[in-house]
Amino acid sequence: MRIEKDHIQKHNDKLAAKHRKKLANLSAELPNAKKVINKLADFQIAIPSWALGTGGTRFGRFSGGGEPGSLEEKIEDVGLLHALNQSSGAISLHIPWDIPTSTRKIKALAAEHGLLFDAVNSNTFQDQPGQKYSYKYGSLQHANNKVRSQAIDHNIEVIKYGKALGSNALTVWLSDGSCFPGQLNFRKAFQRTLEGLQEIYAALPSGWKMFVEYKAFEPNFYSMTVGDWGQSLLYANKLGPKAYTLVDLGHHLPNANIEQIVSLLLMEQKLGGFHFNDSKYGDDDLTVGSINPYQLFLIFNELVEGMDARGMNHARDLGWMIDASHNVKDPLEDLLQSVEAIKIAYAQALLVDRRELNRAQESNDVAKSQEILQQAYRTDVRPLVAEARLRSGAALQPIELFRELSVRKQLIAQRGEKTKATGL
Ligand code: LRH
Ligand code: MN
Repeated sequence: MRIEKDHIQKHNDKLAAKHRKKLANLSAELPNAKKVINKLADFQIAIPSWALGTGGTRFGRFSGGGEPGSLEEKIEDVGLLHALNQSSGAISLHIPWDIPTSTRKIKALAAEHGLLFDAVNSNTFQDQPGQKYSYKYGSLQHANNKVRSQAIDHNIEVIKYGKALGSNALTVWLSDGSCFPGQLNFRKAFQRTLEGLQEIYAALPSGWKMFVEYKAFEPNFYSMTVGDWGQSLLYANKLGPKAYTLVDLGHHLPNANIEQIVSLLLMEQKLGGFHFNDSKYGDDDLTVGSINPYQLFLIFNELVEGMDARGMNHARDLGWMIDASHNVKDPLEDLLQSVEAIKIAYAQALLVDRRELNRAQESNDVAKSQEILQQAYRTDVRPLVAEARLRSGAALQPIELFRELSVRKQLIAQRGEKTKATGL
């Protein structure tokens, strides 16, 4: 299924007058509206291939039907998102959930939809049918070096797929750890994991990055061998200049100050990218900005400040990816909302008056600092985000058009009710 340009044109024509009025009112108050719109149009967020179906939990899974049953159909779905918002121009694959039958064909199909391939993800947290050694007690940390070699070989194979598809980064998330005190020698687990990552690092093609993703708990519930930003930074520093940390918003202990973590990793030039989502308790993988939009704004506030301090290119110098799992929402609507929330937080962060904020901070004017931040956070920037879409040939209101065109109904008609997407 494709969304034709004239569908988008008709939708935008219908909403144009209302949009222009809102945009004019807002732009009149904002000195840098044009600059913000251009930066928004440039800003692309990669869609996870494992979040195009209904995830579910151990207690149940309630599919909405019409799910993509193949990598080709997953690319078609990300193509739909990108047609609607011109902001989802890349897909992040997970191997072996998305092994391309022909990398040439898959690359061509993605190009047809205007899509690139972002970081590829390895998987040593599940045992595949016919796999020789089990990852029950971990992968790179495992006491048995045969298990460790199997995991290293898998990551090197994932790099090969990524290279063939034009990706330039490998994300390594290890579920390794322990569930009970005494189960694991932490030092040996760290050393073995580092040695394994060093072998994988050595296999990185030139120009590639390795993202070391940390997580505080699950599926291990006593220790994780890459358990927090400090451990991830330790690995990244010991590995070398191509290794970076990856911040998944749901992978922190309750009340962690993620924006401070982001600020320091950026300062150390060891922040590689993000897995955006939201959560109230654990790794809930909820819609971005659905639970704590102020935290998302504060994270982008540190990103804009820190990236500008280093003269970094906002759109290209970090990995912008979503990592979500859907239980009760339509996966595509959920992803459209997540992309919107990320763009809103980025636009608000671009509105922060940095000179005034710096002046207030340097003079310990605490109340003034908060006023300056919240002035930006309380600005309804949605007309700017919509205008950036309009100028990129996308829909002014993507979810509205998704529903007007009954996209889910058409996908169910095309694929049936029972198709299940590989992934979470
Ligand atoms: C682990 C994680 C990781 C992925 C997986 C699908 O919780 O965030 O990024 O490999 O989800
Ligand atoms: Mn993740």
